[in-house]
Amino acid sequence: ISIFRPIVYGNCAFTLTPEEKEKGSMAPDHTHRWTVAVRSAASLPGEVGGADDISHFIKRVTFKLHETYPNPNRNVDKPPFEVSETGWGEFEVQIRIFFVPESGEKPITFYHHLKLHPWSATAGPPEPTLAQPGAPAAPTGPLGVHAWQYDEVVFNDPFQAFLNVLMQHPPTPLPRVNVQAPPEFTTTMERDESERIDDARRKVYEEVERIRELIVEREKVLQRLRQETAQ
Ligand code: SLL
Repeated sequence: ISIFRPIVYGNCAFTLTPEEKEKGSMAPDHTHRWTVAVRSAASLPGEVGGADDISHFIKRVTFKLHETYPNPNRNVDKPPFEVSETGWGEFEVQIRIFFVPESGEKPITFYHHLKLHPWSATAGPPEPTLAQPGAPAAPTGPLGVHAWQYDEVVFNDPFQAFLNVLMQHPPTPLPRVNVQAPPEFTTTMERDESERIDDARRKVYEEVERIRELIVEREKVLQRLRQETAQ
């Protein structure tokens, strides 16, 4: 038998307000506060995931941060399985999930690109990708930036004792539509994205045409040179 548990992992990020910068003890080049987390997939009002306690099957989560952070290997042994920090840059977080010993399961590893900037280039100046230490950050807005990945942890033929534990903690069913999600995807964003794709398609088509003509030209030269060589 296979038992699966829906989880989400990822991060949320918010630009630091002037007040936070004022009273915080973070480095002056820090621009955002963020939280990277592993949670149950079912959402609580106003929160991504976290409706269920997942500690009956997860014993520890290690978050491996960028080496610019002090003690980059963070072990979290109880829920909430998350790390909050401030910083200026995006980087890849290694997330390792260790299961409770009675499961006999090996740890699993996920990689998450910590996101601080809105993904859309139209989200407002300055260009999000130009963020450098000390550079002004693109404001994330009151809802912040959310980058979450849904996944399912699958236990195949779990030990009887572990199966009992799993059965005692059924996951909260997911809503059919995620009513609580922040409005990350709006019709305007969808239309903008579609326009960007159309533009890109046009560019690719033009480029293909240009290269095709170039090939035809070069083929002619090649043929001429071959003839000359033969002669
Ligand atoms: C890179 N993406 O690969 C960058 C690394 C590192 C971000 C970004 C914390 C620094 C601090 C911070 O934001 N690190 O502790 O002041 O080069």
